[in-house]
Amino acid sequence: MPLNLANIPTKKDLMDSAVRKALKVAAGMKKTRNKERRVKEKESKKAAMLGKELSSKLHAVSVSFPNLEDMHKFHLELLSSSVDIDSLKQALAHLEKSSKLIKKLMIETIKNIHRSDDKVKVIRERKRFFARADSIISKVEKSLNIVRSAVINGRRLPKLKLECLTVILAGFPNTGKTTILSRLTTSKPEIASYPFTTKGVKFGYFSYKYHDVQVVDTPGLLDREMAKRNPVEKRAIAALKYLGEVIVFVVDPTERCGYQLKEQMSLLKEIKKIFSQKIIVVFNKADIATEEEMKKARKETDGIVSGEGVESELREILGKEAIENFKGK
Ligand SMILES: Nc1nc2c(ncn2[C@@H]2O[C@H](COP(=O)(O)OP(=O)(O)OP(=O)(O)O)[C@@H](O)[C@H]2O)c(=O)[nH]1
Ligand SMILES: [Mg+2]
Repeated sequence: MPLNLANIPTKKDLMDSAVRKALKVAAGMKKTRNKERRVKEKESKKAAMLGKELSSKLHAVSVSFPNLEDMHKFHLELLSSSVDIDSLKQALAHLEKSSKLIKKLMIETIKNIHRSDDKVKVIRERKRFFARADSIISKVEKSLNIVRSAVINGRRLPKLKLECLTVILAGFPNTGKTTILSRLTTSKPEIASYPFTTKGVKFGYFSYKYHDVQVVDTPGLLDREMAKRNPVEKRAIAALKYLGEVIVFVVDPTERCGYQLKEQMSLLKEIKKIFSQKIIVVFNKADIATEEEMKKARKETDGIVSGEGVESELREILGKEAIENFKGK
């Protein structure tokens, strides 16, 4: 989603600025001879300014968050790992309802002011509206906080192109994922934040038949067994289900990465179970792998060869598979 998210005011900001504006508008009024009329006008102007200010600001907050129904599943799932989506929906609805309520009370107050002929009553009516508005604003504080925290988390969502053909890199640490990212992509890799990994995600692009293919390196995410994950991490990983059409599983047949082929195969099996994207295995480090090691790896699974100096058809295959598996978003 385009994260064009506004700053969310605090309860105090809202009330202070609205009261200030209300008093200022009344102070700036021209003096009239008819004292009674002047009081009425003054008090109704104060009520109108306060009411408009508060209701428009609450409305602005309630629509400041991108429509949750329209949000891409990848972002929605990621957001839900740090934000309770139902509470967020309720908070947004509460703000909109409060905005309307203040407007309604403002209209009633102005009517009552104009109906009244007693100066004391007029002032009392206006003060009562200020007090009620203050109490409504006090009650929205929790909702404002919920939206604010969602906005902060929303800003941290990775800015990946979700409409782009996308390939995700997976595999144990040191198998060569980042090296493959640099080999594949023509653009300088960028880094986007990703919840629960300080390393973020790295991504770059290459062109295939007039399409941009986005390649995403996911350090710390798809490089360990899921049993070792906490529930929050699991959710952040689950979001990847909605990203892209192909997962490249990088295998190091030389085992120089520090993980045995057997372990690498068991992670592959797990990834196959979790994700529905097309999975392509790449045997990396082919330049240093022995024939024996390659043969052993091939016995376990089919795959494509990649390695230093082995500029294989990897781009071609990944581009083709990405197009074939594109489901449209
Ligand atoms: N000989 C050879 N070495 C490679 C190849 N690919 C990667 N390496 C080396 O393997 C080591 C790990 O590569 P990285 O690309 O950092 O591996 P990674 O999977 O991104 O590792 P993490 O980010 O820790 O998960 C580095 O020293 C690379 O130079 C290859 O095809 N051939
Ligand atoms: Mg890496």
